[in-house]
Amino acid sequence: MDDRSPITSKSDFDAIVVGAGFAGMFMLHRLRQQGLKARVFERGSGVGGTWFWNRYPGARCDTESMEYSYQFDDALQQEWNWPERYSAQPEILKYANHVADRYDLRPDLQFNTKVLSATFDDTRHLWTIATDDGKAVTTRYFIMATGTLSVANKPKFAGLDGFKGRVFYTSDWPHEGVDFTGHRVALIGTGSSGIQSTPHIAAQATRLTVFQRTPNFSVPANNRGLSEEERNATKARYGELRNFTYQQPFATDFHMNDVPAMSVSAEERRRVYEERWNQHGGLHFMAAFNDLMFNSEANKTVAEFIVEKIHGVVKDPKKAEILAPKNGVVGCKRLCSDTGYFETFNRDNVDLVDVSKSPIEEITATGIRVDGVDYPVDDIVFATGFDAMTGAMLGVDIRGRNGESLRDKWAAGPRTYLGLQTVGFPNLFMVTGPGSPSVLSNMMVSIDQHVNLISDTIRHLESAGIVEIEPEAAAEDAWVNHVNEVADLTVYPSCNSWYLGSNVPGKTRVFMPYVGFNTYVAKCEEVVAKGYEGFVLVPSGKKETASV
Ligand code: N01
Repeated sequence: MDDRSPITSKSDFDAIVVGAGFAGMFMLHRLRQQGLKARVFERGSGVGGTWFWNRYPGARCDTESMEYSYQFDDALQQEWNWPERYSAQPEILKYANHVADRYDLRPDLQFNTKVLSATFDDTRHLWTIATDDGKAVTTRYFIMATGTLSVANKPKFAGLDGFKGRVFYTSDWPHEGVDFTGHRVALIGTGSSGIQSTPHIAAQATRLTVFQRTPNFSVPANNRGLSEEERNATKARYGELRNFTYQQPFATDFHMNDVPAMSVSAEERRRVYEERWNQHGGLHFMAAFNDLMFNSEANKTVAEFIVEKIHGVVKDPKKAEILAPKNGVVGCKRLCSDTGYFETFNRDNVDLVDVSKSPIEEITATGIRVDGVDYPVDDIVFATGFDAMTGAMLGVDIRGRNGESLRDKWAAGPRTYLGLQTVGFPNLFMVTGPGSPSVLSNMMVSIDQHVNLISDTIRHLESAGIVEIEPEAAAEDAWVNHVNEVADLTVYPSCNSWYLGSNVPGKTRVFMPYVGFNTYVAKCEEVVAKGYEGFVLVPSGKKETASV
């Protein structure tokens, strides 16, 4: 219950938001601007979400900082000075804290509080939110701003409990940092987190042994400091840049070369790839041609190029062979962007163990056993990823109309309309939920679009006297099909990735994000223009509609 203001006659709060990352903070700001009484529950002790938890060495964003930032207030984007093209985790966390202070958000942020359950009351149109401090509050709107990569995937390795050394997860890194000096370290996992942390751990540890299950594609980030001149040039055209990114499929300016790869000669392809590799760097690489994510043949040309680069960098041919993906599809698993990752395997203190054919057998008291061979280590770093997109939603016991459990409803994969709402759970909104572009876009732009959409929707409900909103079943069914149809036009479904949930043992394999931010925005605008087409809106005083 809110102890700062009297309880309203209907509910303790107008809105409860879960998560004080970039989505939750902006959501709170918007709700307050509308005069609503809102509270944010956050399990961590501070703001920043993913940037609060993922403090591993080398953590940095692979979307350019001038774009990976809020756009709701021009004064904020004019006054903040990003130091690097791709800023590191401490700088991004500093920015999150700056925003919390600048907009005086903290009085409505409740830290160290985990939401356990949320239950909808059909008759009062209210949600009851129970937290791990033993309290419960009621609210009219319940908004999950829990992020897409916020629940760790922790594989159950035999023997882990008996390991006598130190164990770390990149997704929950000790705030005081970790000193690996004089230690033999094992790193398990070679996704973005493993690839970013490898060079840093190797530089400090006596020995680093990387256990790789699937070789990954990674391109040089070409990170660098930003000069004041560069920053000012971007600031001078911020409005134009933000408008442009809203019209892009990935909500970022990748400098797309709008030409199909197979329409040019092999020499021209190489020239463009070399230019992207050496000059642009980062995820811009995949915009070298416009069909790399749609045409397997085109994708193969870029895969061959990266494999050749890996063999060129890594001096030990055995290591190079293990590191180079075979028959891999670039971007199918999310492309990584690195600083000196492959070069790190040229260090004498770095080993590589291929666990693709013989998985990690056991973790012993003193190390890791693979195929009967013991690798003695002092520390193990798990960079094994996340229960992406649904993990945090299903971490809360959410019960909708007639007590229906969200966990049951989504057992065979998430079902949403626009990644915003799900049938049977009125007035529950998801920021960048499954079925929205989310992880296939610049998250800050997707957050901007979703938070504005949710707050505009709430404003409409308030002014029209609507007490409930939820999707029509037909609209949800059609949207789920559409998300998959669009994904099937791309190379995304052709491998095992966290986009499909296939990284988590037992999770149903369903493609979760929506491909195409710009088309998604147009769809949302159309839905709103047609009076929330595909949603059921229940006016005050009316009983439940049979159509829901
Ligand atoms: O996680 P991942 P991540 N035995 O799932 C391996 C974002 N992010 O934290 O591929 C052995 O990509 C697993 O192997 P496999 C970004 O969106 C962004 O690195 O499943 N290995 C894989 O190699 C990113 O994509 C940034 O065969 C096991 C690794 O663990 C997302 O977060 C930085 C295993 C997990 O890789 C997730 O990245 C960091 C097992 N039992 C993260 N289980 C930037 O902005 C799993 N693995 C730069």
